[in-house]
Amino acid sequence: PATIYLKDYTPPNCLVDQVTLDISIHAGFARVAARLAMRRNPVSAGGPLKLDGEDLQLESLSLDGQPLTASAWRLEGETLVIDEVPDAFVLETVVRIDPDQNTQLSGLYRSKDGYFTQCEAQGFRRITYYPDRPDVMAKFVCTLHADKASFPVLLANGNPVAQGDEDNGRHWATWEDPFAKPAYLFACVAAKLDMVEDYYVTTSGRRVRCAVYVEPGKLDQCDHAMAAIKKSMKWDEDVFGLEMDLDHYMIVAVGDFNMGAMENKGLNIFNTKYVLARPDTATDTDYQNIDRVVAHEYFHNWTGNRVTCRDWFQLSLKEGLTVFRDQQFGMDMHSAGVTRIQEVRGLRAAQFPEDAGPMAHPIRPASYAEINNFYTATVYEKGAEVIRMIHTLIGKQAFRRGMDLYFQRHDGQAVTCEDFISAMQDASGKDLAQFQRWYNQAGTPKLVVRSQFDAAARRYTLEVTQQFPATPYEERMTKDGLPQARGPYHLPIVIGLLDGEGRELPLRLEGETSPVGTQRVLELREAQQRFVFEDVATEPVPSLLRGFSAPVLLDYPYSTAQLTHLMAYDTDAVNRWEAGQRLATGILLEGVAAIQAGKTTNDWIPQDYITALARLLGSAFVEGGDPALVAEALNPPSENVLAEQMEVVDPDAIHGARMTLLRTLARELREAFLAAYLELASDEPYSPEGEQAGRRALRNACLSYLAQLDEAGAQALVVGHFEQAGNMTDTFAALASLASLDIPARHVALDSFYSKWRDEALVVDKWLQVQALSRLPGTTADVRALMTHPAFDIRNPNKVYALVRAFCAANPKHFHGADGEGYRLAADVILQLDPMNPQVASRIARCFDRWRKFDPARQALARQQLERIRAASSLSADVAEVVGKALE
Ligand code: B3K
Ligand code: ZN
Repeated sequence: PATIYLKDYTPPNCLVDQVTLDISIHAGFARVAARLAMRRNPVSAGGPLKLDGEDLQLESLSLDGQPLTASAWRLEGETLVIDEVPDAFVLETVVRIDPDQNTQLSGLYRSKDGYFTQCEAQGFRRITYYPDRPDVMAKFVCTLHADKASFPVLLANGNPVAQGDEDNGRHWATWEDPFAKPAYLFACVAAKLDMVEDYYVTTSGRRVRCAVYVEPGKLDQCDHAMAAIKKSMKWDEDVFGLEMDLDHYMIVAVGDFNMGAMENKGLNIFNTKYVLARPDTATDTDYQNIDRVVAHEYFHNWTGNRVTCRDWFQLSLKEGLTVFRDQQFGMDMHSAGVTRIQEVRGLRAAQFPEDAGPMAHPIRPASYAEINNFYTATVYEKGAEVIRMIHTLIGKQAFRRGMDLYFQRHDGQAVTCEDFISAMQDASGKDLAQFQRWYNQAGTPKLVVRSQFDAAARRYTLEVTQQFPATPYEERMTKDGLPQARGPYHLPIVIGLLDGEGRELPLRLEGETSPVGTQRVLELREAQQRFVFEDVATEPVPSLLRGFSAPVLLDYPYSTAQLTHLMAYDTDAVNRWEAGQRLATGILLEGVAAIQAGKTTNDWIPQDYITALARLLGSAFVEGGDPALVAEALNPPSENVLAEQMEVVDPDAIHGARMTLLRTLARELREAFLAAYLELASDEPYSPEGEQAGRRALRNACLSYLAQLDEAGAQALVVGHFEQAGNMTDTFAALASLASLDIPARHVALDSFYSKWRDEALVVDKWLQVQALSRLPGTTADVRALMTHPAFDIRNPNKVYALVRAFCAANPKHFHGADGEGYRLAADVILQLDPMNPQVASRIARCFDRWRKFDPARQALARQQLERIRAASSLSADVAEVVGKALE
C-alpha cells in the first residue's frame, strides 16, 4: 500500500459551504443524491477538483445545473476528477450504493434493525463523492427516505426540520445541522428502534433533548447510559465551562460496529456494548465503561467537533485530549486512585508493547499506509498521558486557561497539535518547545534514577538519566529520507520522600530557603539531571513518578524492604499499588528463572511477600480501608506485561510462575481469603456504583484465589457463587473461574449460562470470552470449535473480539502454544475476515506484534503464518501494513 506523509499536506483546492444530501434506501440498494455548494479555496495553489469515492456507482453528474460531458470529468482510480471549475459552483451527483453488502461497516451499512453509518476516518466517500478530509467543513442538510413499517426511525445530525409520508408505504425526514462539520462527523440512521428521552437544561438555559435509541425490547437497559449523558454534560460545564450546543443529543446503539462508539455531531452511534446494561446482564466494569465511553463521545463535541483536526496525522489532537478528559471525569465520578491504577495497567498492557514493537509510532505519526491502523493505544492512551503531563507541568488553573484560549482561537476550525500546544504555552507562560518532542518521537523512554544520601551534609540527591532507544519507526523514516531528530524529553516527575516511620518529609530543594510541601513536581529537561534535597536527616525512601506522572519505564534499584515500606505507607495510591507490582514482578521473574532451570518448588516466593499481602488484605477492613484498591493490589502483573520484561519470552514459564504464585497465595492465605469472602457478602440491592462495587471487586478477587485451590470445598464455593449470584458481576466472576477448572461443574455452568442468555448478544459475548481465556489444555481447539458454534458470527466484530481477540491478545499461554496452533488459528481468521472487514482483520493481525521476542522455534511458526497472510491475493491495505511492518 502507498505511504502517506504528513510533510505532503496541502490545503484543499476547493471548499464546501453547503451539502444537501438525499438518501433513499431500498431493498438491495440505496440512491444518494448530493448537492455540494463549493468554491475555490483562496489559500490553495489551485488545480483540478478531486472528489474521493469508494464503491460508488455514478448515475449522474452536473455542474451548475448542466450535465457534465464525458470529456469534462474522469475517474483516477476511484477519485472523481474535474479539471475546470469556476470560482464558485454547485456540483450535483447521484450515486448508487449497496449498504446490504457493506460488510466493512464503514459508510452506510445494514445491521439487524436497519441502516447505520460510520464515517470516521474515510467512510463518507463510501456514501457519496466528496472531498473527504477533515479540513473541509460544511453545513449539512440530509433527507432520508425508507420503508416506514420496516424503518420507522429516520435520524441525521442536528435538528429535525420536516417529515412526511410517500407512496408505497415509504416515508421521509429532513434533518439540518446548524454547525459546519467535516464529513467524518456525518451520520444517519434508518431503523426500527425503541427510544427513551429525557431533558438536560444547560447553565445558559438551553433545554437539550437527550435520547437513547436501542433495538426494540431493550429499553430496560438504557437507564445507565442516559444518566451518563447527563452526568457528562454537567461535568463539562463545571470543569471546563463547556455547554451542549444543540437542542438534540442522540445516542443510537447498534450491534454491528467496528469500534466502541462514534462522536457524530448530535447523533452519536454506539456499539451496544457501551450502551446496554442491566444488573443481570452487565458487570460493574461494563457499567463503568459505559460511563467513560458516553463521556468520551460527549466530550468530543468540543474537543473534536467544534475544534477538529486539520488532517488525520493530528488524530491525537482530539483523541489524546478527549481520553484525558474522560479519564478526569472517571476520576471524579469513581475512586480516583483505582481509576488511575486501571489506566496505568492498561497503558502497560497495550501501549508499552506497541511502542516497543514493529508498529511503534509517535502520538502524531509522520506517515501511515492506512489511517484506520492508527486508532491505537499510542494515539489514544499515550496521547492522553501527554496531555496529562501538560496538566501536571502547568497546573490545573493554567490548563483551564489554555483550554479557554484554544477554543477562543480555534472554534470552528480544523487545526494541528501545535495549535493546541501554543494555546497551552501562551496561557501558562511555560516554554513547551522541547515538550513537543512527545509528538514526534516514538518509543517508551526509560528513566534511570539513582540516589545518594550524604548523612553529614543532610543532603539527598536524585540523579536522573533519560534513555530513548531508537524504534523501527525512526529506521523507516530515515530510509524514507525523513530522518527524525531525537532528543531528551521534557517531563514531570512527581515525587515525595518517606522517612523510616512512613512519614512524608517536607521538601526543600537546593537553592530554596524553606521547604515547600511534601510532594513536588520535578521538571526533567536534560538527558541527565540532578535534584538535591536539603535538611534530610536519615536516608528516605523515594516515592517516584507519583500518579504515574509520565509514561516512562522507571529504573530505580528498590530493595524489597523499600517496596514493602511504600506498599504500606505511600500516600499516593498509584505508588502503593506500583510498589506491590514491582515486588511481584521481581518474584515472578525469579520464578520464571527457577522453572527454566527445571525446579518445581515454590521456594522463590518469599514469606515476607505473603505476609505483606496478608496485611494488605487486612487493610481493606480497617477504618478508611479501600476494598477496590486492595482488589487491584492483589492482582499481580499479567503474563503479557511480564513478557515485556524478558529478553526472550518464555510463555510457559511465565504462566507456570504466575499460577504457582496465585496457588501458593491461595494456600497460604486460605483462611484470610475465605474470611474476607464471607465478610464482604452483601444483600443490598445492586448498584454498580462506588463502595458496593469496590467490595464486590475484592470479594471476587478472593473468590478467584480460592478457585485455585485444588479442593472440592473451594470448588463448591465457586459453584455456589455462580448459582446464587444476584448480578452479572458475580455470575461472570464465578464463570471465569470455572472456565479454567477441569471439573464437571464447568460444563454445567457454561451450558446453563448459554441456555439462559442465548438471545442476549452481549452476554453471549461474555460466554465466548471466558472460554477463550481458559487456562485448560485444549483451549485452542475449543476456540476453533466455537467458531462454528451458532453463537459465533465472524461478520460481527463483537463476536470476533470476544472470542478471537481475547484468545490472541489475552491468553498468551495458548496463543503462543509451542505447536503453533494459536498462530495458525489467528492467521485463518485474518485471512477469512480480511475480504469482509479489513479493520477488524487488521486488529487481530496486531496480535503478532511481539513475535520477534519469542524463541527461534516460535518465531519460525509465527513467521510462517505472517508470510502466509502476506502472500494472500488482494490483501487489504489495513492488514498489509500491519503484517508488512511485522515482517520488516
Ligand atoms: N472517533 C471514533 C473512532 C473512529 C474509528 C475509525 N476507524 C471513536 C472515538 O474515539 O471516540
Ligand atoms: Zn475519541
